[in-house]
Amino acid sequence: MKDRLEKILAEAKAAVETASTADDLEALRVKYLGRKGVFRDIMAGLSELPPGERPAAGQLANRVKGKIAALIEGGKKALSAAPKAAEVLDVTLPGRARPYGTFHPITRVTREIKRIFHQLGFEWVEGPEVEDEWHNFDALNIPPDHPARNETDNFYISDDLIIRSQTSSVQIRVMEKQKPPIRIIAPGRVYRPDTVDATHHYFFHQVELLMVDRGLTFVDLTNIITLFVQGLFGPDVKVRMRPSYFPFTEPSAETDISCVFCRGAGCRICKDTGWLEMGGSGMVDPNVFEAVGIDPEVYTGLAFGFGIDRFAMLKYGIDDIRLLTENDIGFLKQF
Ligand code: 2U9
Repeated sequence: MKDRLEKILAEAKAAVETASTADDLEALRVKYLGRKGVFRDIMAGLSELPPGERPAAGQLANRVKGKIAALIEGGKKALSAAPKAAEVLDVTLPGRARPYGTFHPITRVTREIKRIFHQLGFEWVEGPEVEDEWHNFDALNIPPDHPARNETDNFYISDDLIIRSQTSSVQIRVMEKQKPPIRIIAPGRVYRPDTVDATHHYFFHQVELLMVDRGLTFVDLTNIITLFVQGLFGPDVKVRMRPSYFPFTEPSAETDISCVFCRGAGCRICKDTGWLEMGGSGMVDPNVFEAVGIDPEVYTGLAFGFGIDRFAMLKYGIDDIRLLTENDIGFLKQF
């Protein structure tokens, strides 16, 4: 009887270890411990033993039955604690495709601008978006009564503080700290209380350039702008400079490029002129140098200010500036 019980315990232990579901364990419970199970036959068989052996055999049978019951119960507990099949990581399954993010068109163009001017030896500088009147107007030779200071053209926070309307203030801050030669570009967000439509927004992105050195001329300005726009739109693009006026530059120019769509032949985008306005440029006005303590008799400077949003809209054929700020995933997924 002892040998038989030990063999049954070993078989039951092996069966519990290979059981992989609760149903398997329940089947083992019925097989060994059920009304018609293995131990019913064993207990029935005790009466066939000599009377003197029955008590010990019965105790041993009950101990083995208890061990098997504990093994099955332990197996069920282990299974209930184990991760469900659905939670088990099946490494043979194909990976889930994760959609890749992309850079926003403004970011793409800004990075392209950084790359172009890095190659030309310019440093990338940033500055505060909340500015004081000195850095946003006075130091830029903008007279106290100039319309550029109007509340209709600026977001005033207080009498002296505004949200910057151009990034020129960054150049002022650099010139207050650093003496020439200076080669910087200052991209960033600027704010103007404009009515929002397909080509205007109350904030947009601007890139300004400032170069200060000895002997710089208007030709250098035109050449740097040409290198810049050809880096963005290709080597066939031409630059046109039309006389203009800005308080912070003299001479000043409105800067155009040959239409990147019709290459100058005339089309709907360039209103059949063959040219696209880019922004303004000029030689730094001596009064600006005086304001920051740079001697205009020794140094000359060149600068421009262009809209990054405009570059992005031309480069990617975007016809409404509002698409650049509405975060429509259907629009952004194209880039
Ligand atoms: C300093 C001196 C001169 C930067 C310049 C413009 C002309 C200009 C606007 C065009 C479109 C900004 O993006 S826009 O709205 N800018 O027309 N900006 S010259 O001249 C400077 C800048 C800093 C110290």
